[in-house]
Amino acid sequence: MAMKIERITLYHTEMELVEKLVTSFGGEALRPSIIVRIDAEGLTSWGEAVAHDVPDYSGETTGTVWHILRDHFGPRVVGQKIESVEEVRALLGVYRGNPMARAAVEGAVWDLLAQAAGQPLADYLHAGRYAEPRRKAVKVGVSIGIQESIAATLAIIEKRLAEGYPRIKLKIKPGWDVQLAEAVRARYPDISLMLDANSAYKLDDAARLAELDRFNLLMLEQPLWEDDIWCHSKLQPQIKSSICLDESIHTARDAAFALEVGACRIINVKPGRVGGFYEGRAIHDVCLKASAPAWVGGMLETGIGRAGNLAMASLPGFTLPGDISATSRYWEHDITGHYTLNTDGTIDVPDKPGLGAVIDHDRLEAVTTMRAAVVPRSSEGF
Ligand code: OSB
Ligand code: MG
Repeated sequence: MAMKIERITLYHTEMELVEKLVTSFGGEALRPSIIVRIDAEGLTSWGEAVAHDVPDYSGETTGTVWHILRDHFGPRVVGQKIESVEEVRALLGVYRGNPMARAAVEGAVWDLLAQAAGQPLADYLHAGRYAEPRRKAVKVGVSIGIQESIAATLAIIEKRLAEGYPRIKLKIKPGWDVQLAEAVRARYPDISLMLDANSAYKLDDAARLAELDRFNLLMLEQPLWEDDIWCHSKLQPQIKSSICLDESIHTARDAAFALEVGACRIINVKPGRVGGFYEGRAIHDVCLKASAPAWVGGMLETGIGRAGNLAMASLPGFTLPGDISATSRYWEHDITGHYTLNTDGTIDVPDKPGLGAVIDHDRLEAVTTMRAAVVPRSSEGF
């Protein structure tokens, strides 16, 4: 059924993280988010842009996302009748870049169309494309930022293990790497452990990174430049740890290239980074075909983004635990219903039609610092 996109509303929200996530590029406790709401044919649907307020993880920011959604992507989509995700992709296909803004509006359309079809987003994404069914609950892990000391890091790991997280990811940077891993492995020889450098190293650091080989890492995430695949293909043969690419992968073509040249063995898929669920699924398909393990990353999302990440992670090729933690790791009071960790280290995939995020409208109002209605363009402008 064609759905007329009657209204698009943008919300700029701000919430304090329960625990900030300091990476090699920094990290603050105050987390702004841009939320997209679509109203169409009596249904309401939601999307989230994962940009930070500063251009650190990527070049996009909450400011650029706001501008692109309000002035370009939003006006292009509002008022249109849409029957498939391909149609919204074609509408936005005339524009370049801005994957985080794109993912937010495309995500709200996915939610809308899955609701109209009466299917949970997870089923709508699966769509009978795979021999294996989708998961009802997904294995998850937790991401721990750079701390003041190794002792503080060990204390947080202890807490997270007690909470039931079956996989620990630690952020590293030069000088906060080998010693840290040494101490963690001394205390916890057997836990599933991985490290994420967020591009803090150079190819010349290969020998230093090879020192991490002895810690039996599940993977080493994004050691080199965020815009690089080639140098990672030079690094991978020099270390035993499997490289996982996060920042470097934007498209299914990037994924195919990276796997073909041996730049990584594992890929982190964040729907918000790659322009949405469609491209995320295409990257998943590349990994599945290449028998390369993949997993769904996180960007400290609200419950809206997390619902989508859970749906994405339910696809059969996402075989490794996602960076999708329980609400309590992020927010005291989210703008949606809360997600909890099951005793087997999984989180349930939402099973209501669409995204399945239950919006707490009072909370959304309370944390909204700016709002805008998307106004249709009087002319196309090109
Ligand atoms: O590199 O995976 C990353 C959060 C913000 C920016 C980059 C990253 C992360 C995480 C968070 O590691 C994972 C989560 O949302 O729990
Ligand atoms: Mg990462």
